[in-house]
Amino acid sequence: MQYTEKQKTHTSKFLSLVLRHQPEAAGIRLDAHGWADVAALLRGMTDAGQPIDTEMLEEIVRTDEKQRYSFSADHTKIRANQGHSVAVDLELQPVTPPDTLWHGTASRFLESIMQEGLKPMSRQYVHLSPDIETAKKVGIRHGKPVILQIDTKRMHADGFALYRAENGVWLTGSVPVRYISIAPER
Ligand code: HQG
Repeated sequence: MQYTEKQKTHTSKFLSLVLRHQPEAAGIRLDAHGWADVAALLRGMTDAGQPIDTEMLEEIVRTDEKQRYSFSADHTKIRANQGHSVAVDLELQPVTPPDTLWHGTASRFLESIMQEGLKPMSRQYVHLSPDIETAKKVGIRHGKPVILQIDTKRMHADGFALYRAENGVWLTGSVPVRYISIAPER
């Protein structure tokens, strides 16, 4: 299949929509652990007007800059590594986090966050980044970026579960205000 970089990006966005938020957009279902059948996915996306073949899917997964997707060992199934709004059980085990993680957000959300803490909003988890650079990129998607420093050492000590997704993004259910401080601008 011949396709341009632009088509690849477009298809990749639709793939992320299907695997994280709206499997029905490609007429498929995800299993309890978020896996989609690759053959059904290729057919469903193509029928939905987003033509894709095995080669293109393999290429999207391999070259994705955030490693958003994983295949099963035999490549008959695929799922998103994180970012879901649909309820899936990624079978992640809580692990000991680094002492500090970061959350990039936008200035317009700050007042609300400092009142009620970080909530998963439309997703399954609050997403935390391992470094400030990454957090900044996440925040900038929403507006003027603000970096929050999360005391994950204390969260862990206090019994909060933190998970590390396949692609290095950290996930947790929520972050109460007492663990959040605003990082100085840099
Ligand atoms: C904010 C991308 C008001 C939160 C990224 C964020 C990430 C609150 C927004 C992944 C709030 C939700 C996730 C509260 C949280 N009041 N606002 N109490 N609590 N918020 O997109 O973390 O490219 O759902 O700060 O790289 O920005 O899609 O989450 O600004 O890993 O693969 O509500 O998505 O990855 O926004 O990003 P999002 P996020 P992908």
